[in-house]
Amino acid sequence: MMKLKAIEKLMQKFASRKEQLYKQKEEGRKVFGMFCAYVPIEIILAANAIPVGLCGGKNDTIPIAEEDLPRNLCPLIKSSYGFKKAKTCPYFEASDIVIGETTCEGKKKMFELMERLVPMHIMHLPHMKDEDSLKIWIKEVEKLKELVEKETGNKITEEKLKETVDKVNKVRELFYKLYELRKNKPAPIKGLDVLKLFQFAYLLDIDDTIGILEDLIEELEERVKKGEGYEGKRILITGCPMVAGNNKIVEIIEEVGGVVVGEESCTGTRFFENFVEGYSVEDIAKRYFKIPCACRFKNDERVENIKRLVKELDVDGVVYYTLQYCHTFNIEGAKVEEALKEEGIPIIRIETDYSESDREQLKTRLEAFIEMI
Ligand code: BJ8
Repeated sequence: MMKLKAIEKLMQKFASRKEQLYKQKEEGRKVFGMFCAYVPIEIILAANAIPVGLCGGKNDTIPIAEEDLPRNLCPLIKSSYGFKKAKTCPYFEASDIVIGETTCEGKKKMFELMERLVPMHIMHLPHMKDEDSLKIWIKEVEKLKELVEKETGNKITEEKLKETVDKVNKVRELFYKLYELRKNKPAPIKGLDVLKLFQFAYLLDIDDTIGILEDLIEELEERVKKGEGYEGKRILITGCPMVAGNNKIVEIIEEVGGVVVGEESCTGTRFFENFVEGYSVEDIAKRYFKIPCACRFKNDERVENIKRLVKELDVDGVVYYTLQYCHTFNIEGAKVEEALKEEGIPIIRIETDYSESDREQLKTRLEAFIEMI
C-alpha cells in the first residue's frame, strides 16, 4: 500500500517544527509546556502563545531521572523529568513556563522536584466529578487565563477566545471525521500512522495540524471509495497515553496481524472527544472537565466509551495498555475487563515500560491473542 501523502507531510512538519517554534519564540511568542490533556489550549492560543506537550516517551532519559526519582515509578513521569534534567528536549527548553496539574500522585509529586528546574504553574484538577468540583475547576481555568495574560502581556478578549475555540473545535471535528473513516473495512489507515498524528498534534502548530488532517481526510475518503486499506483483526487500544517516542505496542500489534482502528487514550479519543459548546471560560472548562481519565474518582464514562467504541469501530479485541506503576489505569483495568467480559468482548491486559527488553515476550502474547479472537 502506498504511503499516505498527509502522513509524509506530518513527518516533514515534525522534522522542521523545532526550527519553526524557535522562530516563533524569537518573534516574541511565549511557549507554554503542558503535561496533560486537561490543559485548555484555547486559553493559551487566545493570548497568541504556543502550547506544546512535554510528556516523555523515551527510555534514554530515565537513568538521569532515577538519580532523584524512585525506580518504581511510571516511565512517562521519569522520562519527562529526565528530559528537563538533561536539557535534551527542545520543546522543554523552549517553554517559558510549564503547566502541571494534580492528576496522578506520581506526576504531582514529581512536579515538586521539577519546579526547581523550570517555572511551573499547577492547576488543581479535582478528582471528584460533582458540581462543587466543577466550580473549583472553572476557577482554575480562570486563574490560568490570568496567568497567561500576565506572562504574555496580551489581553485575552472575547473575540480572541471565540477564534481559538472555533479553531480547536475544528481539530476535534477533523479527528471525529477520521474516526468515522476508520469504521470502514478494510481500515483505510494503519494505527501507527494515527498514533503519530496524535503524538505530533501535541507539538505542531495548530494551523499545520488542521492542514494535515484536512489532506488526510481527503486521501482516506479516496481509499474508502476504492475499497483500499488494511485487513487484519481490528484492535482497540485503551489505557495510558503513548506519547512521542513510545510506539512499541502498536508496532507489535500491527506486526502480528492486527490493525489498530481506535485508541481510547489521551493519544486518541480523550484528546478530541466533546466540543467546547460556547465561548466563555466556563464553557471551555466544562469540556475539559469531562475528560474520562483514570485519575478521577468513579470514572464510569470511560467504561461506557470503550464499549461504544468497540461497537462503532467493529472491534475484534481490546488491548488494555498500562504503563508500569500507573496505578490509576491499572486498577481501573479490572472494571474495564469485567465490563467487556460480560459482553463477550475479548480483552488482553498488557503492562510495560519504555524498554525493549519485553518486546519478544509481548509479541508472543499479542500474537496468541490476535490468533485467538
Ligand atoms: S488526562 S491520562 S494526560 S493524567 S501513565 S503519568 S496517569 S502514572 S498520563 Fe495522563 Fe492527563 Fe490523565 Fe491523559 Fe500518571 Fe499513569 Fe504515568 Fe499518566
